[in-house]
Amino acid sequence: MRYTTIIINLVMGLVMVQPALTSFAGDIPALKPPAVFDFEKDKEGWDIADWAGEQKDCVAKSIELSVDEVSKGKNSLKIMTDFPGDKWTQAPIEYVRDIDLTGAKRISADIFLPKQARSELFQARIIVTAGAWWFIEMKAPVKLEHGKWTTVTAKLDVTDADEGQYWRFKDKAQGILANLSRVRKLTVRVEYNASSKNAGAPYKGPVYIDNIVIE
Ligand SMILES: [Ca+2]
Repeated sequence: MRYTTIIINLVMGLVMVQPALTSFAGDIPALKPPAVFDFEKDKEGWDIADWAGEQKDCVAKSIELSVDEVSKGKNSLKIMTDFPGDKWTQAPIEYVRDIDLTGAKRISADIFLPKQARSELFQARIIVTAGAWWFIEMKAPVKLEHGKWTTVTAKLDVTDADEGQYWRFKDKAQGILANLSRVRKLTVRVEYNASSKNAGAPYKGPVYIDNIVIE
């Protein structure tokens, strides 16, 4: 009986651990939600993209942990930015890893825009890169109000009928529903939706991101 119990416990242990690890071709197993990134000890794999320095519309300059503003725990990610206010610019952070989002309902991220960022043109969205590095973007950006935390939520439990309402993609084969199990990268992108005709005040300073949840 005792051995039986031990074996059952071992089997149960394996059953409990294994669903979190779906094998992919890469060295690191795919992440299987639920997952919470709250940036209490380090950046937990999130960073400014390698390509950001070469792309003129990208104004994210540096990233570090900070205690200035938090939505959960004691630390958040502080991204230093320099938005000119007279053209569309972005401050994206990325998490590059294979992820199996099968069965997940949503991804959300808390974003704090300081009160000095006095523009109505700040917004944010979540982007999923999947399959053969297809770019799948949340269709509707979420407006960021200065001086407070805003939660940006992307819906993952879409249907064949409504995925196009929530996500922008080239065609269904490169869409969110067909590629949920083959996600390569997640991006949280703060945008300043300005143009020369629709300009706002420049903003040079931090934005904070905390509590990124996949569930
Ligand atoms: Ca935190």
